[in-house]
Amino acid sequence: MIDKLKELEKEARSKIEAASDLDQLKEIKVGVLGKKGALTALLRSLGNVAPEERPIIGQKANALREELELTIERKEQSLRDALKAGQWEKERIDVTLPGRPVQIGQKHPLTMIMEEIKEIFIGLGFQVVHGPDIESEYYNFEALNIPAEHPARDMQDSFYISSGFLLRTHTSPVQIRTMEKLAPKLPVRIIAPGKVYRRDDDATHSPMFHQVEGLAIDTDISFADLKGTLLLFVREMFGHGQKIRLRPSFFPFTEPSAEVDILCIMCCGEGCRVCSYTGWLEILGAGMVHPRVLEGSGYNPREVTGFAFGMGVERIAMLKYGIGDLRLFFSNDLRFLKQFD
Ligand code: 2NL
Repeated sequence: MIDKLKELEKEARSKIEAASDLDQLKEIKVGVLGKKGALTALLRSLGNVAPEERPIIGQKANALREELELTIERKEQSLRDALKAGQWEKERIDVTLPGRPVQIGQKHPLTMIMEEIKEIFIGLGFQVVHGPDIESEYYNFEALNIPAEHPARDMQDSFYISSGFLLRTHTSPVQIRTMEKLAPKLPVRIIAPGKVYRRDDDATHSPMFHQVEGLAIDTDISFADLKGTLLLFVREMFGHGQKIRLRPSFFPFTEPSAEVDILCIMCCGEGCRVCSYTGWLEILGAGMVHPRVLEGSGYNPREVTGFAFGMGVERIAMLKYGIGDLRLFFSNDLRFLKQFD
């Protein structure tokens, strides 16, 4: 019997030692100490032992049970510790690793120019107004004194959505809408920046581009106010030594109308390839608001006058930054965009 106990102890200890996880250890514990375990079975067979030996063997068996319980408990703790250590290892973070560089975007050059233009006119007391990209023929043409048979209305030149509606070809309709809302209140001093759409697509034309238009209406607005305002704008935008030159022109919505030039950015008026040896560059169109436009929008042309102007944002940006190809604005080429950081 004593030998059997020793045998059992040896076997149990080596199994416990070899257990590699908690499930295995549990199995071993049940196999030895459980109700149907080896040691339990041995204790049950104590009846077969000579009565005088029973207390000694009983004592030894119980002592062994306690020892094995303790050994299993210690083994369990060491397995738990090992498991924990493995988890820590998995969660380990190397705080000395350098971080991945964060790619921070920046404003598109057109956005920067647009904001610059807006800020200059805000400084002159103008308010920024917005309107829909899809317009009715009324606001886009009719209200601007562009008659039904005018070539500007041609299906070939504009994106028509459905009968009577199209993508706006300029931001003037935003100003018409604002005048309608404000009339007969004075003064009106607004600029309308935004996207406009025309059916061209080549090296110098994009089907979507940007415009800023401006409008001032009051009881005594003169052509001199227009000139002064534009000269101030040009000097803020292109430098304080700048000059402007006005040439007679025609727009259906202004009378008189003018095209406005600035001194060539490249040669300052000397004459070069950029300005076709004229010394001047055209940057905007302007004029005194046509009486029919005032009347149609709720103002009395016998009581008030106004000036208006319009400029292409891409053109201004190309001149100011020396960009040769319009398509660069819309190609999303990071090598281009990163130059305006
Ligand atoms: C150009 C010329 C221009 C206007 C736009 C305008 C707006 C109203 C009434 C009268 Cl509501 N005129 N806008 C006037 C003259 C010229 O734009 O070359 N734009 C790129």
